[in-house]
Amino acid sequence: MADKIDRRKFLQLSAFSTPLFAAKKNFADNFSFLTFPIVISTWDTGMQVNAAAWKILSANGRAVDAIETGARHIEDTLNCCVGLGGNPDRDGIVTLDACIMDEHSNCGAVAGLEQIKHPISVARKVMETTPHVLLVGNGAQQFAIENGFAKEPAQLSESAEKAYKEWLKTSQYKPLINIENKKSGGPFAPNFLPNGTPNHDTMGLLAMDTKGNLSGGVTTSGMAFKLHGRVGDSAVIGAGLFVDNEVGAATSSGVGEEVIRICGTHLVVEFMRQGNSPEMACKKAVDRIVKRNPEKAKTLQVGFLAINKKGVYGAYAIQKGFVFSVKSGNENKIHESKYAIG
Ligand code: SD4
Repeated sequence: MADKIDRRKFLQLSAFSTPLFAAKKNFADNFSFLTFPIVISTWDTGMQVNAAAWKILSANGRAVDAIETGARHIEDTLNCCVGLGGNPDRDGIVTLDACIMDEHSNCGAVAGLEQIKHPISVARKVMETTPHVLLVGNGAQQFAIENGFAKEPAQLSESAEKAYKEWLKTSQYKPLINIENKKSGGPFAPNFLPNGTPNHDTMGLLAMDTKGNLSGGVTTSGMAFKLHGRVGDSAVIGAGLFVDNEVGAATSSGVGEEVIRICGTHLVVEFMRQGNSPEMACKKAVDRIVKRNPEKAKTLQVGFLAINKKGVYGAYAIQKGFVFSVKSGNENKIHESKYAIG
């Protein structure tokens, strides 16, 4: 109880003081610098996203605003893994999935959204102005347009068009593990392999603001060359994203179907509620996927990223290659996740 009161006082104080402070250290996790505000996000592209989100967090802004700002930044980046510049489905159409969740467990999502630049903001509109959680396809687009979002031309980015043409030569659909980060060397990894083989990428981000409140968001064009109408984990609350402001938050990247099957991020948060560190919680969720079908697990990638209410973060993936980016007062860097196979 005393601890709770102290912490509350501490958080109140923090809201009026400089946002860049180290609260205390906790060495229970491998990646554990208890500092907030903090923003963590999937992949090396997360460095750019974190920088955008940090502008909000460092000005004592709300975590959910930082999430939206960070996601919009990457959605604006052409020839990148998410947003309208991302890879299309097998019919050559870019369809976007996104979701957002705040500290009050409010949430909103869109799936299969076409020709709208900022699905994360549409998801937020769903969250804040409707009694619903998820809008899909034409309905989501209609809602976006009614709410002032511009309808963009149905046009593939240069890199997506190249990858799609290459893919059309065989039209073979075979999700692969995310191996691009081993090769790219740069901050913006392509989400297709040089020969056009289908690959995928996603931006999931989690933030804790100076008040200690958590929020998260995900935005993606989903698996490259997916069936038209396919929705992945990134639009599904409890799969690609879950936030419980009393416990922690989690997000995922990789083969969405595997994440949906185990309600992945909800599971990670529940593992944290049971007292597991973020890394251990992610590991237990990964183990659940691997255990279900160890042979299949060798052929795919899923990575979970989590943060708890103390600001401790951690990650775990099926395969080597999952990386994530962290920005706080103490650090600004890319971490390699531990993994189960390989
Ligand atoms: C999906 N989870 O659509 C997304 C893809 C992804 O790294 O995360 N790629 O299934």
